[in-house]
Amino acid sequence: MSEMGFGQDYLSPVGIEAYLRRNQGHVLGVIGFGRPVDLPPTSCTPLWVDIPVLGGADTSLEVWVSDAAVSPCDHDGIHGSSDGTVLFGSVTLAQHAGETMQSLANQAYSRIFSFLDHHGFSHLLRVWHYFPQINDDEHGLERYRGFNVGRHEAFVAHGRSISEESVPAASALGSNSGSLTIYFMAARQPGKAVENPRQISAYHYPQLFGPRSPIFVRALSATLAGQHCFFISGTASIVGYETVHHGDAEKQAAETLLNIRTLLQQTPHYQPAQGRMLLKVYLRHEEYWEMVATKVRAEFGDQVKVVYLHSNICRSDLLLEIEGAYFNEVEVSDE
Ligand code: 3EB
Repeated sequence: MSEMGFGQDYLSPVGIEAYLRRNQGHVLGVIGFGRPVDLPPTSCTPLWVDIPVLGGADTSLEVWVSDAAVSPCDHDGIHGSSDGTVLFGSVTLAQHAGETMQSLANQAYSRIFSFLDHHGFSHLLRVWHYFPQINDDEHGLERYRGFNVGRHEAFVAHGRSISEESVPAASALGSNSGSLTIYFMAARQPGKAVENPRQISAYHYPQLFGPRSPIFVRALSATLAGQHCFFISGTASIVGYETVHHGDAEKQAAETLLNIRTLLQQTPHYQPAQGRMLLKVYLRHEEYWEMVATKVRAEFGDQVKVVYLHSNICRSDLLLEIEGAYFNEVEVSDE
């Protein structure tokens, strides 16, 4: 048995070895942020993302575990693992000379869709994307915008509709090195998309933000292995489709937390005193992490697990972005 049913945790290098030993055979994924450390072998291949960790530790490890036994299912360059209920996977593509972020995103998503189809887990629930120079220009188009074009091409090529029923929750952030790194989780059944009434759905953004809109829903809820899961996409200081509070990190933090609160209000399973909340906070500049940490504590209390990362955000006017996950055990009377 894993210690918490299906779910996610953040660990420091000090605790990771014992944790992985206790959960042996039940680890779906390990994603390391910051300075790489040696890890004992597990049922999955660890992924490293070159984004510095703020707030003291040099390394933070995100771990996904399951109650059920996990088996590896690598296929066609994708490292994967499954417990029978969810399929976890990651893909890292190098950008060779002459290639664009657009073509990389297209290739990565095409591989992911083939991988999902191959294993019979066709519903993408949650995706994380990291790549360097996210706000830099590439042949006249910002790399993040090129990424959006490539992602869109792959959705179309694989006959995947761009609507609430088939779009995952997601995050897209800048890393310091590496090429394109994506990790994801999929299921056999679709989740339920939750949009934010304060914001236009990202896949309906006007062309102002590039030739193709980003493809993600603001949040997604799913019941997986006896847990209500609520996945909150990267959330920022956006109202409607526009960035608000340019240059003001404090107001951006408050607006972001209001957007997260608005999403949580739409899930009946969210009970602040129960369940487990985890957040990843991405800050463009490290100097305001204390200010943001104070606001996050005021909003969610001391129970929430938070990792602070120093990274670029996909819109150059955003100073921070926060993503989250909330897990609450299904009560027996629900079933
Ligand atoms: C936004 O709300 C901020 O391109 O997959 C957040 C989460 C953002 C995911 C993505 C982008 C993505 O538009 C940016």
